[in-house]
Amino acid sequence: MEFVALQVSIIIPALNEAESIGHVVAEMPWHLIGECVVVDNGSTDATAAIAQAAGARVVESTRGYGAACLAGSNAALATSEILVYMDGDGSDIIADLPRLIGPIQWDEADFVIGSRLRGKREAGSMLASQVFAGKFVGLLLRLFQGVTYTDMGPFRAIRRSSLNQLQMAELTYGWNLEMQIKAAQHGLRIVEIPVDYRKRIGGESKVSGDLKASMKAAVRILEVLVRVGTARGSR
Ligand SMILES: Nc1nc2c(ncn2[C@@H]2O[C@H](COP(=O)(O)OP(=O)(O)O)[C@@H](O)[C@H]2O)c(=O)[nH]1
Ligand SMILES: [Mg+2]
Repeated sequence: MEFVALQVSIIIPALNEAESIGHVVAEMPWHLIGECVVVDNGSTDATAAIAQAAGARVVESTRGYGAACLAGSNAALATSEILVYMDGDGSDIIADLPRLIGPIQWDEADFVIGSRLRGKREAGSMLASQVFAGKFVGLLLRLFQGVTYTDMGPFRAIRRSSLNQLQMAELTYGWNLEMQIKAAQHGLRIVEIPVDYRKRIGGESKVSGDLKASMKAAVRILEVLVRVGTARGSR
């Protein structure tokens, strides 16, 4: 296999992350990436301005985690062939980026997902329910899709042409799982790597820290599991 230095766009959905987004963007390894796109959808704080000042390109989207990821994917430079997603709260560790994009650049994978379950987690960075959900969903997908995942983590890289094949449609918290299921259904070459994870730098969690939001996310994830997981002829 031959290494090809495909251009990378980093895509960060961010909703009211003024306390952390500046640090996240400032840590970007610019020599490895073509750009960093921060997708804001109606933050009421200074997220957009801080991200831009730190060197990101800021785009807008309609509400929703998936909507933001999709808008960022569509806005990415036409020359970028690898799209990388990560959170804007400082939980994902950018030092893991080379290991995340490497398998795609070596043409060994189309989709590389970072598993926090297999990496080192700072105490308190993940709820027990999130750990359980990742394992549970992983078990179901192993049984029904024949693919092994241990997490639904946000830090992931996908070949752009592969993403286009998947025709992503989940505009809220189902986005991550939809990508994982469809990647298996479309026969993408999938690699899971350990990534480390830490507590958010500041600000508040929009999902796991909020009971109502985490219930909504859980329901959405179950819906995606049933609907996307049982879809036929989706190739
Ligand atoms: N654009 C956008 N980003 C969101 C939305 N909800 C959450 N995020 C971002 O998605 C990432 C993950 O959210 P977070 O609150 O940290 O979730 P948790 O880590 O599961 O508790 C963060 O960067 C948030 O700012 C949303 O509705 N729109
Ligand atoms: Mg978070």
